[in-house]
Amino acid sequence: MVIANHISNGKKLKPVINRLNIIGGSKMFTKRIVVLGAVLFALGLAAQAHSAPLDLSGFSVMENVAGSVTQSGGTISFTENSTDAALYFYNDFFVVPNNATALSFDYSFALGEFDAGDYLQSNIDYVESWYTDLPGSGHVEFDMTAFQGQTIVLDWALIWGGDDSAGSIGSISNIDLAVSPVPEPATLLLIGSGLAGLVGLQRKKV
Ligand SMILES: [Ca+2]
Repeated sequence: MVIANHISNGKKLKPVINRLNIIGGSKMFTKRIVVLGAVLFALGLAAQAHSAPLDLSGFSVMENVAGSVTQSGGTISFTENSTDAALYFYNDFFVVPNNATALSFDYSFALGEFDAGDYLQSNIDYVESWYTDLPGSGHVEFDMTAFQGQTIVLDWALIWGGDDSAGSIGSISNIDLAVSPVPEPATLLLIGSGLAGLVGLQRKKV
């Protein structure tokens, strides 16, 4: 890359600008290129990756004892019972957005007095993506880029670990999906009209 080589060497930057002057026909053209670059840079900063609460409307509960899995206000609550070996909150057809980057959530988990082996987990396509068997709470985040644009099976579960007690409880909350920025049509229109304006001004001058 000839221009890249020039830019990497500060001493040779001026010849590049001079060349742009020749292409554009005036120093104003160069100035406008610099201003346009600054505007695009600012737009880039404004459009950084952001997180949004995961839409849980497509999820279902799987349990035999009603009320063992509930969801309210974005918080999933699991209460172990003596009938179900596993309690699931799941979506068999979760469509991962093309620009999804990470899935994050908070958890809390408590074992009953005689519950030794129970655990809380999250799965993607039936493969464990996270689990804990330690009482406590925390924040979890995992990479979703490998699943961009795919329809996956996504679930959280409280699993019976083989003890004789049914005293474990767990919760999952603040579930967020982070996405990389995608320029909105309105933004693209602004950039496009700005470019058209630059070209128009340049033509008037010539
Ligand atoms: Ca148990």
